[in-house]
Amino acid sequence: MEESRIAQPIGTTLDRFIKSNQDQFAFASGELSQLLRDIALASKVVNREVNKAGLIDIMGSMGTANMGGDQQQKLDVLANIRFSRALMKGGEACALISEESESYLDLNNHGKYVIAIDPLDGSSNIDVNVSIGTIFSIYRRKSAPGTPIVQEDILQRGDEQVAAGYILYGSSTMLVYTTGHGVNGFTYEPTLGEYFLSHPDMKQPEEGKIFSVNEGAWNSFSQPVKDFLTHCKDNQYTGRYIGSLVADFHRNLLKGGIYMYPATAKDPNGKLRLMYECNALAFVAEQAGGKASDGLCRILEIQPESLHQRTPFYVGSRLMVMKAERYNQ
Ligand code: P6P
Repeated sequence: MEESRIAQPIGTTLDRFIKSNQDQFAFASGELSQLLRDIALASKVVNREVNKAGLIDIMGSMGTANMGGDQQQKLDVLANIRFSRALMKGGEACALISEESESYLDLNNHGKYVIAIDPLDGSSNIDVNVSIGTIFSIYRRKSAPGTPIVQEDILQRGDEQVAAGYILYGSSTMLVYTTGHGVNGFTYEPTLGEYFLSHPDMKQPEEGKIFSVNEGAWNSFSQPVKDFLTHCKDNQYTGRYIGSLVADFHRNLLKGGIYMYPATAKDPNGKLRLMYECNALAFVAEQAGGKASDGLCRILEIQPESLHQRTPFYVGSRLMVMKAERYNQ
C-alpha cells in the first residue's frame, strides 16, 4: 500500500504558516511569530480550562464587575491572566488593553506592539456551555521602544492594526487571524497541542440571508433599524443569534449574514467595545471581503477617545451592511 494511504499528510501548523508568510508582515521578521505564538499558547491554556469548566470550580461569577459593569466570571479573570502573562513572557508587547482592566497594563517597555484584547467574550454563556471567544488586535506602538507609553500608542484607529483575529472555543477550537493579507483559519488538535490550517484564504459571501440581532430590544431600536429587520423578514431571511459575538460573527463569515448590535435605549452607543471587540472583527471582516460599520461610518476609521468606548456595530456580508447603512441614512 503506497505511503500516502498509510500516513495522511499532517497539514500546516500555525507556526509553520506564520513563518512561511513572514514577509507579509510589515515589520521585523519573527516579531509577529512571537506575538501570535504567545496568543496561541494562552488560547490553548484557556481552551483547556473552558473545556473542563464544568468539572473544576471555575464556573460562575467572581462577584466582581469589569470596567463596563459586566459581572466578571471566574474564567474571564483567568483568561485575562493567561493572556497577559503569555504576552509579558513573550516580550514583544509593551502594553495590553483589556476589557478586564480599567487602564492599559504595562508589559515590556522595549516591546514594539500594543495589544487590545477581550480575553473571553460572551462569558455569560460559560455556565450554559455555549461557544465563547477571545478577540485580539495588534498595533505597532508610535513611541520609541524603551520610552514611556503615550496616549498615541494606546488610542489608535482600527485602520492602524497590523494584525487581528479571534479564537472561537466551540465544537472545535479555531484561531482565525489576518495581517492585512487575507484571512486564514486554524483548527486546534488538542491531542497534538497544535493549530492546523483548516480554512485557508477565508472569504465572506458578499450577500447573505442570516441576520443576527437581539430582537428582545426591538422596542428600543430606531425606526430605520426596525425597517431593515422587517426587510430581512419580508425576504424570509433566517434569524440566528447565539448571544456570543465571536460565534455569530464566525458563522456569518462562513455562510454570509449580518451581525448587528445597534444603539438602543439601554445602550445609546451600542453595547460592544470599539478597541477590543469591534476593531479586530472589522479588520477580519474587511480582509475577507466583508464590511463593518457603526450604522453609518466605517468602524476602522473611528478615532478612539477612550479605552472602553462603545460603538453601534454592523458587521458581515458587504451588501447586507451597505443595505443596513442605507436604511440608517
Ligand atoms: P445581549 C456578550 O456579552 C456580548 O458582548 C457579545 O458576545 C454578544 O453578541 C452580546 O454581548 C450579547 O448581548 O444584549 O444581546 O445579551
